[in-house]
Amino acid sequence: RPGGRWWRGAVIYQIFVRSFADADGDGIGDLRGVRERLPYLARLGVDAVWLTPVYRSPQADAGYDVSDYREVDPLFGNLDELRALIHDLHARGLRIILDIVPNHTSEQHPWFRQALREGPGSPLRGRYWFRPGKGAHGEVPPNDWESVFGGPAWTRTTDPDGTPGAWYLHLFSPGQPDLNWQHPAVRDEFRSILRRWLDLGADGFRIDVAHGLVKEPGLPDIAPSEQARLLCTEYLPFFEQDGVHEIYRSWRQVLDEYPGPRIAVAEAWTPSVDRTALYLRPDELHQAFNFQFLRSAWDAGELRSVIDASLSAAAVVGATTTWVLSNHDVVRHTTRYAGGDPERGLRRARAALLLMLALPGSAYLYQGEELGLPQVTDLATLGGGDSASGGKGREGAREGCRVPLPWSGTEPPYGFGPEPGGPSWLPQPESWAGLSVEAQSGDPASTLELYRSALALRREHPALGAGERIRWLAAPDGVLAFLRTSADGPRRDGGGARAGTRASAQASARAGAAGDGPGHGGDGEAGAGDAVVCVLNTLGHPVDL
Ligand code: TEU
Repeated sequence: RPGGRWWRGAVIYQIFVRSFADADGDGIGDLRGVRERLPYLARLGVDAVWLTPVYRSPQADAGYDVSDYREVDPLFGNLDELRALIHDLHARGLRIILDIVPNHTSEQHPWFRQALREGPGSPLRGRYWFRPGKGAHGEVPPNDWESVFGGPAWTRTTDPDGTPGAWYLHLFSPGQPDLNWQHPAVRDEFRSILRRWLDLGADGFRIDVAHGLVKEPGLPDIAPSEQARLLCTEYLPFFEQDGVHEIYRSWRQVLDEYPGPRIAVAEAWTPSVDRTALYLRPDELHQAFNFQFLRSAWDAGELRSVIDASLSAAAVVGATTTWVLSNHDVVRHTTRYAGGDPERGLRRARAALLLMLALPGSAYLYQGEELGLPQVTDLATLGGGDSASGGKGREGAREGCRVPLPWSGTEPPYGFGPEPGGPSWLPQPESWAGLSVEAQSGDPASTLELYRSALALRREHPALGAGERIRWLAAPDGVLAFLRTSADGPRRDGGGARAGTRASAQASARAGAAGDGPGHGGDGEAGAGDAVVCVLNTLGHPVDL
């Protein structure tokens, strides 16, 4: 998909670098490992990869705690390796999205270390959220906010003279102090960091915790019991503040300085698809993750309503939506859908893939889902909460979706590292020998071959993936049936529906229905009348349609 609005129908493959492929044999995945596996990714048929953070980091949260945003962590390789990877991806016509972490730095970032060293009154403290504690001796945190990982969102510092000092805010682990985005130095620094990677050839960014950058002035209390209930579902004084949008408008200007186009996708956990669409306004970001499939049950009615809501919310601002079934933070969907029956989980996961690939918009795949990997739930096997996974509490369970990929062979690490019997940072279940790339390749019944052929089909049929809407067909309860036609594609004018109102979005939809023809953003030369009927049967038994 050269040029144009390539992201609109793109299939983007998430690489959790630490667990993808380990070329140097230290048990941890690395950039060279990714580069050596490019033939695999090309064969799979994806359009782009998104790499989780590879910047210098103490790895308190798998690299989401960055101490130097301009350098590659030696754990993963070096700058030349990244440059070579970008080059090789581009040579194959694949694009690369880097992960950017603007909500917080590592506590090891020079800004934070120096702010601590300089003590109270240091102007450097204005870049973070240092606040005096409450209580007679400042021993009570400044407010009652809780970290997403559990426990207070504040940690007390020690002054240079050794006495207890101010507290600092961290919405995630104590190793991840939140930045104060009201400070001009923070804004300037990140625009410069974006340019650094765009100059190196990055095609875009995934913006970590995109909804968290701005905090409500005064940092008001919320009852902690309320916070758990409201997290990701409603307004909170530290998520979804309107002020974040101004930041992304300024980032968009930086992206638009580069040919490409270069894009950004927001990781924003918002209460509704309408809130998500705000990030997609024409002068903001190109994409935002649509997490609706992570939240919905395996229920045809529910799926249909989240599909409708997602498509229309994005269309209102002239954007296309995205689809996500799994990522490195959530339970793998083969297990989510299993309800205790792994085979049922796998069947549903395979059906969900076909559904996702048949819908308008961009699909994000998470490494290993193409192998049908289940969540590893036996945390004892996993060594009980490695800090590199974000550690403790409920989030420790994230390790279960981060187990290194099985590539080949009968012995751990199943080709993840170079040596049979060599290390892997998390142990892989024995049953994974049968799920390896090698074991599944060429077996037409395998999940891997299903992914390969489904992705090929999507490329073959311009009616799939492109466009902005679907046409529902009559079907029994429990079954979804819809029609995709190439006429549903975006308008031929190439500008797409850059509309700010519902009325104009509808006008553009009418233009599509009137046969304005296939346009940009899909696979180009659509055979006139290309049409695909898509059916999802959730009943567990065949039905006549
Ligand atoms: O996750 C952000 C995040 O907010 C989710 O972890 C959380 O589950 C959500 O708010 C729903 O409650 C991102 C990264 O994906 C994750 O790996 C990092 O640990 C986190 O940011 C901190 O950087």
